[in-house]
Amino acid sequence: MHIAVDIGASSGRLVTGELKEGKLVIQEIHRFANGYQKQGAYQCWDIDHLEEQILRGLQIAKRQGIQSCTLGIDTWAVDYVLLGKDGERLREVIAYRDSRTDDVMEQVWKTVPKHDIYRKTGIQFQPFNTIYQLFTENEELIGRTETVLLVPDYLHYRLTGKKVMEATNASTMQLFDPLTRDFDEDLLALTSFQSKQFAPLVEAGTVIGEIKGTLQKQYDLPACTVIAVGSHDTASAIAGVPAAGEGWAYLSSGTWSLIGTERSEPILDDSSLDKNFTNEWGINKTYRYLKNIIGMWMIQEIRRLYPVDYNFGEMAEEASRTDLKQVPSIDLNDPRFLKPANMIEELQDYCRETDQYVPTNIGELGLTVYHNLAMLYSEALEELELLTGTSIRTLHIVGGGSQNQVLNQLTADYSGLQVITGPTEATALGNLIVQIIAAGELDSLEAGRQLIRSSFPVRTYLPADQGLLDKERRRIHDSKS
Ligand code: ADP
Ligand code: LRH
Repeated sequence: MHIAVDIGASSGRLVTGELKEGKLVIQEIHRFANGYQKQGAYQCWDIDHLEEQILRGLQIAKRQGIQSCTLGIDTWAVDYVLLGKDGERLREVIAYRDSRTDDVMEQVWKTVPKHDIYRKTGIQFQPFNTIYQLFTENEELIGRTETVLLVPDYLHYRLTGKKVMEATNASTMQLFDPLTRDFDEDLLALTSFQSKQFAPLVEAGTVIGEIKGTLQKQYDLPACTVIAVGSHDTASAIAGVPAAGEGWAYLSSGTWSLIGTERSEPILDDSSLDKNFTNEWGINKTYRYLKNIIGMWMIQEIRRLYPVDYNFGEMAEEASRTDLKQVPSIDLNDPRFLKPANMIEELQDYCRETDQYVPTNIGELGLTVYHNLAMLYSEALEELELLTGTSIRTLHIVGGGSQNQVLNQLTADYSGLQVITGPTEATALGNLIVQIIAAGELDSLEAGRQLIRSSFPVRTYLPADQGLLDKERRRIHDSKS
């Protein structure tokens, strides 16, 4: 038996998986909410709660009769834990949307120019990349730090007592050279941390160790062999895309929309930098050449703030019943939408400032976001084709957001591509596939994707007859340029 722990910015789950009669059979055994909250001066994740939920999920597994398993953990990227000499956490885990890094990128670029950082790492510029977060740490705390562990590696450490730095997530620190797979010493020096303060780099598929006997006894857990999977959730999500052959792109649709292709080499040139595409490390030393788009975060925030309670499905239904004569054109990439105090007001202010219709009810707000997201997806796909010199015929959408039929159809319409959606739990599946390969039950990622294809249904969306949408697309495009 194999168990995936998949924790995104909005929720976490434990999913069991096993091969039965040539199919991958999964069961979600535990789900819990995630989010960050102000603690003292910073917005922080409740890491102890996440650890407790993993233990709780494993207890449930044991009660269901699972005596032994392999276990893989993936979470969102970039955030980290500082461990002291006694192996204890020195501080809470600050969330990447905290404002402490707001102006840090510009400060860092004064010492190492932006172009050089991109050439050295191939990683996109996001104010919250680990490098900028580490740059804000004070000397005294740095001096007391024995080890810096990214979030999933900290959870691995809590379960096994072993410290590693799993490669797919490590790449999001923007501190590694993608070709040597080693720290770039100039960039590391900027942060004032030393390489000895990081654990050894391990590739996805490496066995980390057994869950501690004390934990197993105390909580009555199955015997678990912890395996480093693609511990960056996006790495696991892409491993779980049910694609084959050439000509496909993916969209991992959750709190963030991650849209891109899988490549065997990074692209480190200026055009790639200008479009802020990233070369994150994937399973088997592949590169995830992708772009971060604000994603369902906007929908999550609108839902949280809207005075009437709607679930995500109902929000999409309301949008499908809404007719907006002129969909407001919004630059969703504007940093003002990264962490506004009130997303609904921010969106409405933007419309007022740009003399556009101001959406008010839940249907209008949702539809406005969906149209603009689909438009951005289509722009990113065009950029991808240009930057990679390949042509894309199919877009695979996975993750929680792939359940949004309105957005899926708009994405097909704006991009003119065939859109294949599902599975929703691709991240957990990609996590499981790496465990299954490590356990010797499957021999390659391709075989894993084939297994996912044959085990789970997908849904296909074809672009509608253009006409109207072409007009809308041109209008939104023109008003942006
Ligand atoms: P993360 O891993 O970043 O926490 P998920 O992959 O779990 O994110 O996706 C969460 C998103 O999925 C929600 O923000 C929501 O927009 C979307 N979603 C979840 N359920 C539905 C649904 N029934 N219909 C439409 N969208 C949904
Ligand atoms: C998605 C994700 C994404 C990162 C962001 C911090 O959950 O890991 O790939 O850019 O969170």
